[in-house]
Amino acid sequence: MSITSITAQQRLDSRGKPTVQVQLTTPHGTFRAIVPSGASKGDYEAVELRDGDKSAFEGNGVLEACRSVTDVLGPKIIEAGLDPSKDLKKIDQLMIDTDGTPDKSKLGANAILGISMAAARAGAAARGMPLYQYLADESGTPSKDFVLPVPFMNVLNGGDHSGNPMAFQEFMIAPTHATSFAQAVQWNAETYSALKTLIQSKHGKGAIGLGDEGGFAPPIQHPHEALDLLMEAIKIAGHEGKIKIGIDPASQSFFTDGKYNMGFKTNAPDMLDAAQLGDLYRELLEKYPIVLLEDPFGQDDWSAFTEFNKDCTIELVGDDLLATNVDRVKIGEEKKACNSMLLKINQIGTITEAIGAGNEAFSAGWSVFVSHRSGETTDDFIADLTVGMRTGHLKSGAPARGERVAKYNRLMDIEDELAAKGLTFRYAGEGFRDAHKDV
Ligand code: 2PG
Ligand code: MG
Repeated sequence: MSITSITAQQRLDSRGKPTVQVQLTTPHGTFRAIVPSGASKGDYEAVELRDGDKSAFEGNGVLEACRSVTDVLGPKIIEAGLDPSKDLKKIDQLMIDTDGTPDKSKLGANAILGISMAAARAGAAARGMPLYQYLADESGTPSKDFVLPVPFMNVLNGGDHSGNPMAFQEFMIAPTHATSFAQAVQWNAETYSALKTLIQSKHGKGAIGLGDEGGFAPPIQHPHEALDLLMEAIKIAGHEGKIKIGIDPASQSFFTDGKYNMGFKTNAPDMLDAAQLGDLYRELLEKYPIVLLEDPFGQDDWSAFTEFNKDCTIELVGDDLLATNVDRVKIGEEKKACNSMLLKINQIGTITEAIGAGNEAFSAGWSVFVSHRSGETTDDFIADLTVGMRTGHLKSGAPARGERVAKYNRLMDIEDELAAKGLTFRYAGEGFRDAHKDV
C-alpha cells in the first residue's frame, strides 16, 4: 500500500499561533495530523522550526516547516515506496536521517512529527484497525485486554500558562476511585463546575477567567491556597476521598541563578533553594492527597531529583528533565532521579522515538504519563497512544475547551467501542502507575 501524496499547511493552535498540519494520502483515504506546541519548553526538546519573519505572526510562522514536508520529506518517503501499514519505524528513521541533526533543527520536529502521526493513522486504516490497536502493535504492548487511563485534569492554571501570580503551573484532579473512564470524566467535570462557583464566591466574577489549558486562574499565589480550593471543590461536588491530586510546578520556569523564585510573576522575589523547595513539597504531600508530582526541580537539577526520589512514595515524573528522549531516560535511571516519564510526542518529534523512550521507562519499572501541550489542537492522537501503550493515565488539561476535551471525548468513544465489540478492558483506577505491568 503506497503513499500517493504528503502535503503540509499552516494552521492555528489553541493559543492562536501557527502550527503544522500534514495531509497524507493513500488508496485508503487522506489522513490528517496537526502538531501541538509547548510554552514551558525545556532546552532538551527537539526543535520546532519557526520562520522568524517578524512581518508575519511575530516571527512564529511555520511555512518553512511546511516546505520541509511538501518539498523534502514527502517526496523522499514516497520515492522510497514505504508502506505505513508496516513501515512506520522506517518512515521515521528516514526522516531522522534526512534531517541529520540531533535535535531535528534542520527540517523541524514540527514537520517530522506531523508526517509520523499522519502515517500511523494511514497505517491503521490500511490494516482496518483502530489507531490504538495499531499503536499497541507498534509498541509491542499486548492488547488482549485494554486499560482506559485515569484522566489527570488540570483545573487550576499558573506558571507560564496564566496571568495570575501563582508560580506552580498545574494543579490536576485524578478520579482514581471511579469505575469507568466515563464516570471519571463526569466526576472531574462536576468538580470543575463546583470550583468555578467557589472561585466566583471567594474572588468575584472577574476571577473565573481561564489559563491556556482551560483551568481557572484565580488571583492566588501560594500552593496551599490552590490545594485548599481544590479540596473544597471536590467536597462540594460529592467526591471527597475519591479524587486525588497531581501537581506540575514546571519548576524550570522559575529557576534562576541556582534558586527557585516562587514570586517570579510578581514584583516580590521569593527565592528557595532546592532543599527548601523539597521541604515545601514534603509538607504538601503530608497534608493533601497528592499522588503525582512532575518536574519539582529544574531540567538540570539531577541531584535535587535524586535526593527527593530517595524516600518518595508517590509518582515522581520527569518532563523537562527527560524530554521524551531515550538517552535522558537512561541517565535518569542511572541517577535514580525519578520513577516516571512524561511522554510528549513533540518533545522528540517521531512516534517511533516517543514509543522507544516510553518502553525504556517501562523496562526500568517506571510508569509513563502521556501529555498534551499547552498550545494544542483538536487532534486526538494522544488518546489512542495512551490506550495503545497502556500507560494508565494521561493529562490533557481541563474538562473544558475543544482542544482539551477532544482527547477525553475520544477516550470515551474508545471505551464505548471496546464494550460494543465485547473486548475485555478496564479503567486503570488506583493502579494507574502499574497499568503496564499487569499484562
Ligand atoms: C507541561 C506542559 C503540558 P507546556 O509542562 O507539562 O501541560 O506544558 O506544553 O507548556 O510545556
Ligand atoms: Mg510539565
